[in-house]
Amino acid sequence: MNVESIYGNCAQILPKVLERFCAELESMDRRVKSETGEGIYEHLIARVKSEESMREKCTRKGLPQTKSCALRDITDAVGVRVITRFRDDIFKIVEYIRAIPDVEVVSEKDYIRNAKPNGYRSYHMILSYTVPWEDADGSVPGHYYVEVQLRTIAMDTWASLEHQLKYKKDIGNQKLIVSELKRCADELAGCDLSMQTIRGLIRSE
Ligand code: 0O2
Repeated sequence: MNVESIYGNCAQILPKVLERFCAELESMDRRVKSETGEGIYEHLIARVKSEESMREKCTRKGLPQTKSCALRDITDAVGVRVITRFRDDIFKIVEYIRAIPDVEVVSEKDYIRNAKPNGYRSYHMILSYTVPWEDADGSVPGHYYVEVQLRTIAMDTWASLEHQLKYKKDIGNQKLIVSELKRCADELAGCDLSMQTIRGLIRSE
């Protein structure tokens, strides 16, 4: 049976939106590298949210499984994670992203200066990105949401492990695990600050 994509005719466009946005970030990285000798991020993780996850998210949020809900009410069909070596680079990249001509910032959450109670740290941006292709409303140029999560390597390591453990609800000792995870997050945040200081010391030599 051929089930239609929740993204409808936009299913073929979403990978192109993702590719175009990543190309913007890669070009920014090359430019910074040519000016300073060092790239600004470590790596990118980019994905179009799978059909299955999008359908599950619509249901979880009490929304019907339609193209409009997937691309207008939910804002992370296109997602990019930017992993940096140093904490300060995150805030520099945020400024670069704000300056991309076809990008409008819709919302931002700074879970770095305001970590979540569980210890989660990351900087989130929801962007409205203008592209030369049709969007969910049939307009050309089109507007697509792009979710960007910016984290250091340490923040990303913690988030990946915590994400894995979240799905193992049957483990005993939940209280201890939660408090140990929080302790690790805070220690890693301390390491990020120390690494930042070390870079400063090396650069000022
Ligand atoms: P997935 O599978 O990673 O896509 P939203 O649920 O997106 O509508 P919310 O909760 O306001 O709205 O968004 P927020 O706080 O910006 O978080 C969205 C995403 O950030 C999550 O996506 C996770 O990827 C990540 N995130 C937020 N909090 C945590 C956390 O405590 N631990 C970890 N590991 N990741 C977190 P999804 O859709 O939940 O999941």
